[in-house]
Amino acid sequence: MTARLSFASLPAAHPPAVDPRELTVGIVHLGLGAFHRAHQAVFTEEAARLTGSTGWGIGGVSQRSTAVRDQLAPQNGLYAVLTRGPGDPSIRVIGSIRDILTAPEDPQAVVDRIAGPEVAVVTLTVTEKGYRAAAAGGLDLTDPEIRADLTGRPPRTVVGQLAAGLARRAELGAGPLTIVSCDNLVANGPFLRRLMEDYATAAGAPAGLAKQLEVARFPASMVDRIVPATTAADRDEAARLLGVRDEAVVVAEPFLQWVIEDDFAGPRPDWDRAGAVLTDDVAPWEQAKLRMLNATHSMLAYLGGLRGYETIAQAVRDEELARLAQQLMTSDVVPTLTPPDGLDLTAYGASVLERFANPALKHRTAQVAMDGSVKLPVRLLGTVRDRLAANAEPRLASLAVAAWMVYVARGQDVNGRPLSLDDPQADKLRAALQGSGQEPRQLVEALLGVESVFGPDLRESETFRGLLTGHVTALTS
Ligand code: NAI
Ligand code: CS2
Repeated sequence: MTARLSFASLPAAHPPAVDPRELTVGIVHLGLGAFHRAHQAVFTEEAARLTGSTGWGIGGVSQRSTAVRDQLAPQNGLYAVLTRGPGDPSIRVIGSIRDILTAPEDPQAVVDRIAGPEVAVVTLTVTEKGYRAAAAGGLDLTDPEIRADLTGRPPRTVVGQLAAGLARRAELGAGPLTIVSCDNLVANGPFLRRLMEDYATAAGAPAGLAKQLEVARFPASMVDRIVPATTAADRDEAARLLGVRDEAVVVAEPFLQWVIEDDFAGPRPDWDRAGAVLTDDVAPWEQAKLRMLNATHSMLAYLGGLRGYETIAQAVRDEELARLAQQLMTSDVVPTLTPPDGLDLTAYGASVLERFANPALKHRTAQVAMDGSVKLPVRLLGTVRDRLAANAEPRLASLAVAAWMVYVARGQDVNGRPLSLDDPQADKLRAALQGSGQEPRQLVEALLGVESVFGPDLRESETFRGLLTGHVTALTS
């Protein structure tokens, strides 16, 4: 029986750069998923290694289950990042996660941890759907979980946890908090501040919460590293490389990037020492990344999934799909961008496709395809709107949207294999398609009518509807 990664069985060849037992918790992370462990936690450990600081240990919070806690707790919070790129994989044990809470089990403990005077920063990776935002913007106050938190129960939603934590900070006289969303959202910092303000208003604007919100900062950040869900084969590979089992190992490409708005309410980790970029304007970086990388990722996921490709790498090896992805970037996206100084968009586009082609990653089309109802507005519909406003036809962006429509409506690939609809609005999408008829025009009408995805403006656009109908016809004939 192979021993489990822990302090007692630390592989001599792979010690963590930092010993989490020497850290105090200065950061709370909500959403202890794969990406956090392969991105922010890596920057945080590297910053601690370079500076010797011990005050930025991470207090991780799992939001949905005890799975990650059960993986990490027996390992003293230690886990490895298995980097898969050209050549042999490399592995690094990370020691920046100091302890783990599980919100469903102990929501009050999460509130108390956020309220801790020693905590100065909260980071989040809770997926686009985790914010429970309304399609028209702001917090979805009809969301049953939000409404339940507003009754004063120990909070189960992320916004509810943050609000209760801030209110508790006010009671304790704790200093101002900096809350950094690391999710793929447009203007994720101001977006989250708006949700918090809506929640506070709905809660009757309690003085303590209002006061803490006044001094809190919500810097925007652009995050980038392709981190597929870990598989059993990844765990076996990690065990081979480490000589011990690591149930919490995460897999990632070599590339990583973090651009953060330099707007902190108080002290922050020296993330810049670890390679993060602090800037006063994240927007150009974020728009280039969401509209070039994430949009082509979604296009390849839907078109590739429909063609029966299991992985993004297989999809981008299909010459026609690679060409369409390239055209999406050059024809539709680039004209809408104001690139950040020094970013060559042509070279960036080429690097994106090269990263997608990494055969070692095995990033599943199904994983990228999930949550399309909340991803499309962020990645593709801004480009559609900007091109329509410029009296240009967003032909390739419309193709990506049409592929999503067929993926949702058909539910199977070219070989008849099922394509699961893993989406927070799955019921709403299915209801829209119920009895809509299978003609391309009917399918387009039905899904365009889902206002929480397309809003009223795109439903009324004859140009967009025409493009979608043409693409759906081609994709289903
Ligand atoms: P994951 O599935 O490993 O983790 C998702 C985390 O979000 C889990 O902790 C889960 O508990 C939480 N969560 C899910 N639904 C929630 C809800 N309704 N309310 C509250 N929490 C919820 O996914 P992963 O790979 O960590 O990605 C998470 C997010 O990180 C993505 O949605 C994206 O916004 C961002 N990201 C991911 C990248 C990747 O390649 N995986 C790269 C760049 C950004
Ligand atoms: C992907 C992203 O799953 C998805 O939707 O497009 O998680 C992507 O891997 C990251 O944004 C890359 O930084």
